[in-house]
Amino acid sequence: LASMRREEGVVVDDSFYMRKSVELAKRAIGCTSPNPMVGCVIVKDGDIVGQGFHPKAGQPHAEVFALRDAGELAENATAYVSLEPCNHYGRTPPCTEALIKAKVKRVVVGMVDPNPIVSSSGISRLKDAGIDVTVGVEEELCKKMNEGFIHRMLTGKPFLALRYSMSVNGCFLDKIGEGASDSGGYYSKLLQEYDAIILSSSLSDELSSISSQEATNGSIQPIQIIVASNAQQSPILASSNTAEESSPKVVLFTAKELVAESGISSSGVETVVLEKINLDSILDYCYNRGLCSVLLDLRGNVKDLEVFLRDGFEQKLLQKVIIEVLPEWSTKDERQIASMKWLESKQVKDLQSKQLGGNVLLEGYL
Ligand code: AOF
Ligand code: ZN
Repeated sequence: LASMRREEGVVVDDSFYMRKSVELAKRAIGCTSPNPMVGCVIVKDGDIVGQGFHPKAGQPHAEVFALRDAGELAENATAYVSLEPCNHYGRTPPCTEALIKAKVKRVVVGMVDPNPIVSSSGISRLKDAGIDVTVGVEEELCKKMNEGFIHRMLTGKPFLALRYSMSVNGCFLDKIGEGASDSGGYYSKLLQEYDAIILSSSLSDELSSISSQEATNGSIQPIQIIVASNAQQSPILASSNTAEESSPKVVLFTAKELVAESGISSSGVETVVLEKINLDSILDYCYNRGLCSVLLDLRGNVKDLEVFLRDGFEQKLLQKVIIEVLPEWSTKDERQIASMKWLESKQVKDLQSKQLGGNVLLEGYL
């Protein structure tokens, strides 16, 4: 590899620059849906001469910012892009043409774009123009970063993850670990990462505390989806009505017959009235709104959410589980997640664990 060099003990190769691109892309975490996060670095003679990331749908793509940053130095340089450069006129013109015009010599691509209007045509276009193209560098990392976008593109549904806490002996716990929601804690990171969160309607306090949290990169915080299954849940609406412009949107799903009863007034709250409320229709709503990822947060009045959990498993709408294991022994048998019969023989793939202070975070795919 011509670009392989050693600097302060760090191997500087294609993977190194691709990881830089991924880091850049993540600056826009929570901001890009329905678009993916994408980062790009332009490298010449081992120096990074241009950097860019896609900040938001409607704005220029990562490559465009990086090429602007590099200026004339882009000529004969290598561009590292975490996603295949687009080759279509969408909200913005094709990045392939911008790279060709800038006369880059080589393009290193993290992953093929799953978007059917792109899928490999960007790579072909670059090759046809005589550019040397390498595909699949740090592919897993690039894919993981955009698992929501990829899933949405391939299935027409947003990516759905389930989160809950449990005791060491496998009992459901109705809480999140201490510090989990502090800035930098895993819970606040999840809120940044996911476009929407489905919450129990009993979590009205939680709603206001989420609202008051500042997103570190100014990202649009998740839309909070509440399902009202009876009229007593209207207090939550009263508290959300005072929500300021900048606070997250609250969407209340309610069944037709409840609308009159609950006296819903909707400033700060969007009400979606459905004939029948189910997980699939909520996910369709999210998809149509351009959301890539949804978190089902199992806390509060868990009974309200159980039906979604069952549908999530049975209808294969659920892709990921995130479980926080707290160092507690619990004897509340009736709330044992493990006792839910539809979970009995589920296989979790790619199970990973992370230490979080005294707690352990488990993550796996279904
Ligand atoms: C890239 N670089 O930074 C991004 C890409 O409507 P548009 O023009 O923003 O196009 C959106 C599509 O372009 C999106 O669905 C995905 O396929 C690709 N996103 N491509 O080369 C970028 N964000
Ligand atoms: Zn593009």
